[in-house]
This record gives sequence, C-alpha cells and structure tokens, in this order.
Amino acid sequence: MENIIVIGGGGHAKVVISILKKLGNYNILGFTEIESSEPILGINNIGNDDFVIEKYSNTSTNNIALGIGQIKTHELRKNLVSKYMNAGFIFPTIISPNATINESVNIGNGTIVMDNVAINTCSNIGSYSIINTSSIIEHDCKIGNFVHIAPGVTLSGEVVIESNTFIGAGSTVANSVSVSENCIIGAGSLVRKNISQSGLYVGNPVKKYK
Ligand code: JB3
Repeated sequence: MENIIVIGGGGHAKVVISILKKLGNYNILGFTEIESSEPILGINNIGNDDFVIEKYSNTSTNNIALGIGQIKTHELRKNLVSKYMNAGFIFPTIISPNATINESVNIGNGTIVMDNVAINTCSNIGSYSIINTSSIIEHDCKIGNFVHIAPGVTLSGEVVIESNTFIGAGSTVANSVSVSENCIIGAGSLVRKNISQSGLYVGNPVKKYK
C-alpha cells in the first residue's frame, strides 16, 4: 500500500483524512502543520512542510493530499501545490467511496470529492479542486482548477465554473450558466445569468458586491 501525507490539520484535513480512511487504499503517514498539534482521527502531525519535504522528497513516499480548504482565496493552496510539486511530490485524485460519479466523468489530479457528491454524465472537473459534501454537478459541466464547490451546491446541466472560483454552500447555478474565474459566490445564492467579471456576488438572484 502506498503512503500518503495530508497537508494541514484543520477542519478540511479532518474530512480528507476520514475519506482516505474509508478508501483504505493508502497508508496515511501523517499530516503537516505550521506548529506541532494533537493527532486527528488517530493520525499524527509529522512536522511542518519544510521538514516533510526535506525528509520525504525523492523517496517512494511522495503522495500528498491537500487538506487545506478554500473560501476567500485559492492562493495558499496554489502555493502549497507548487512547493510540493517542485520537490517531486504528486497529488492523486481522491474520491469518496460514497460519491456517485458517472463513468464518463474526468477528474484532474489533486481534486478531492467528498461524501454523497453526484457528478453526472460527461462533466469535466479540473485539478486541485474541492467538490464538497452532497454537492451535485449535473451533466456536461466544466469545472476549472482550484475551484471549491461547497457543500450542498447544485450546478445544473452545462454549467461552466472557471478556475479559482468559490461557489458557497447551498448555492444553485442554473442551466448553461458560466461563472468566470476568481469569483466568490456567497452561500445560498442563485446564479441565473452568466458572470463574466471576477468579484464577490451574493443573493437570490446574485448581485455583485465588489
Ligand atoms: O466549509 C467547509 C465545509 N469547510 C471549510 C473548508 C473548505 O475550509 C472549513 O470550515 C474551513 O473554513 C476551511 O477548512 P480549513 O482550511 O481546514 O480551515 P482551518 O480549520 O482554519 O485549518 C487550516 C489549517 O491549515 C490550520 O490548522 C493552519 O495552521 C494550517 N495551515 C495554514 N497554512 C497550514 C499552512 N498547514 C500547512 N501544513 N502549511 C501551511 O502553509
């Protein structure tokens, strides 16, 4: 069984570790944190990023899971991916055994799909994204890289979510609508028209806030 190390020891990392435990196809060596911290779900903190990179780069222990979430910005996640990839680590795609993914769906490296997600026919999901608990991605959707689809989101058919965009919990994006990169859609919003300008949008239907 291959080893894997989880980056981060907060709430998102707990969920990622729980999915890896359910999957049972990796030996979870530990998680990395800025400072020493208590174990999570029986998994130990094995040090900070620099220590782990120093110790494990160019060894057979080179699987990494991105256990840091994304709400306001994707920058920290992007920087960590670069840091670890430059040291020879890889970010496998991780899909909960409780997710329903159509066989025609493609999901990129480093993307993590949580419990009770449904992704329907011919949708394409990019890399290093979070498809969070109980979200629905309907047929023929296109999701970019470093996107966070928060819990309970519904994307109707043929929706496009460009890279670095966050779709807040419980939001709905209507059929064939496109949302541009670097957007934040507030929780519980309804997006019925294309959004072509980056920014913060909230409401039913959404209005641009800044
Ligand atoms: O909304 C949901 C369902 N989940 C949220 C998730 C998507 O994002 C969750 O509620 C949080 O809002 C957030 O989860 P996350 O990222 O786990 O947040 P937090 O609980 O604050 O934990 C972040 C952890 O990352 C903290 O313990 C930090 O110390 C750690 N951290 C920050 N920078 C880092 C670094 N760890 C490492 N290894 N390296 C870093 O550079």
